[in-house]
Amino acid sequence: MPLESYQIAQYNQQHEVAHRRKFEFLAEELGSETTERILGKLIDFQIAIPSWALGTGGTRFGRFAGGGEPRNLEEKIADVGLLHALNRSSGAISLHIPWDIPTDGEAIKQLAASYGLVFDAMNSNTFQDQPNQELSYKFGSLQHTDAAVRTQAINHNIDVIRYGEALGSKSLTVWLSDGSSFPGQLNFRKAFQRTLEGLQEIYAALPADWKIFVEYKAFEPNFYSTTVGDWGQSFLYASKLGPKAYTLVDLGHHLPNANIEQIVSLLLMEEKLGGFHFNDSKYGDDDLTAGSIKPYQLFLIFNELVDGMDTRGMNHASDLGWMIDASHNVKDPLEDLLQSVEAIKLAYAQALLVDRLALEEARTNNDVAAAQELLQNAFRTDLRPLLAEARLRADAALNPVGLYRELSLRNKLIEARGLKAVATGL
Ligand code: PSV
Ligand code: MN
Ligand code: MN
Repeated sequence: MPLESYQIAQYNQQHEVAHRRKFEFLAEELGSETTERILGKLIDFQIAIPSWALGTGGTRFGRFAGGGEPRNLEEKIADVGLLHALNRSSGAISLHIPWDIPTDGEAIKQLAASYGLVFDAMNSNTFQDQPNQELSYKFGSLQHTDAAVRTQAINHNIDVIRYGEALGSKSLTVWLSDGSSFPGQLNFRKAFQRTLEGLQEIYAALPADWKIFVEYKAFEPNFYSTTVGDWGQSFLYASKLGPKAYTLVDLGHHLPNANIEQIVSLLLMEEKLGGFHFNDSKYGDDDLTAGSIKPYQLFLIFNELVDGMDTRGMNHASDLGWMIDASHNVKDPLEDLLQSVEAIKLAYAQALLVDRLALEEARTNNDVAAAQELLQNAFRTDLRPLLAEARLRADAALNPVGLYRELSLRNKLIEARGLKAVATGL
């Protein structure tokens, strides 16, 4: 690990006076009960880092690697360990198979544990053909007209569950690129039925304490129809599958201007919301840093999450899968991920600040302006000192990106791995 705990302590000492001034001012404004309540929740809240986001992803036009990228699963785990040491909020990793095969599950599990990491949802991949793969997914996987292709895809998903079991993961995320590119190509109903049957077989292979997340996406790589194209279709699959099946919301997978917070609210009401892939977008599935384009939307989503989860007595930290799904083209992936985690936690903290009783009262009285004020006041309160205080109390860095830069950690990774080291997978 290129970062020692004494370096975090030293850095925090240097910045503590300035931090205290800001934090105490804020704590006085909020009152100690609110301050401590939010701090406790922030310390508990962990966001999983995807194993495929630790290197530069690039676009179909090119990839500009930054150097020192993790060359194997062990180094990816080390990178997540580094993030977690810096912010104490990235205590989980989500693996994509076969990009990151844990050949020796027990050893990988122990390695992760040595950094304080656990394994969040496992991700299967039937959207690419792998070398040595017998049958092609060119025309889909679970929806395919050829039963042999469907069986191959089902078996792959079951293999992924088995890898996950060895790691202590408790969920499988299935994202299918299945769909069609031109009108007439696909019988929608038959494609749905075949997909459902495949998912049923995968569902049957789930261990008793596992969940399956059905991720939807409006378009890409298919540009006419997607067989799990929106939350309605995902909800339909999840409902037909049974109590272990849930919908996964990737923020970048909607048609433009979709009201994601409303989707989240209804999925929670129906007890079918499984988890998230956080990212941000302006146009499509842009996979940008969470909160970088539409921070108010992120806050509104958390506003529904806090409200819906509290209504159901759910545990914020453990009852949903909180994961990032991002890609980095021009920024250092580790800095980008630190920024995403910070933005997600900020939106969460602001949502925790909303006066729910007053909001309900404003709604009952049809006082639209008051309802809007309540939300916007919470959103416009600068809670960054609260996030910093939560980190301080958890022995993380007051400013993770600041410390990462001060210690030139990317250069240390380049020294250890080489300038040409490019992440595998993606
Ligand atoms: C598809 O766009 C997706 O969001 C799915 O979650 C995949 O697993 C991931 O991206 C792969 O990058
Ligand atoms: Mn995703
Ligand atoms: Mn995506």
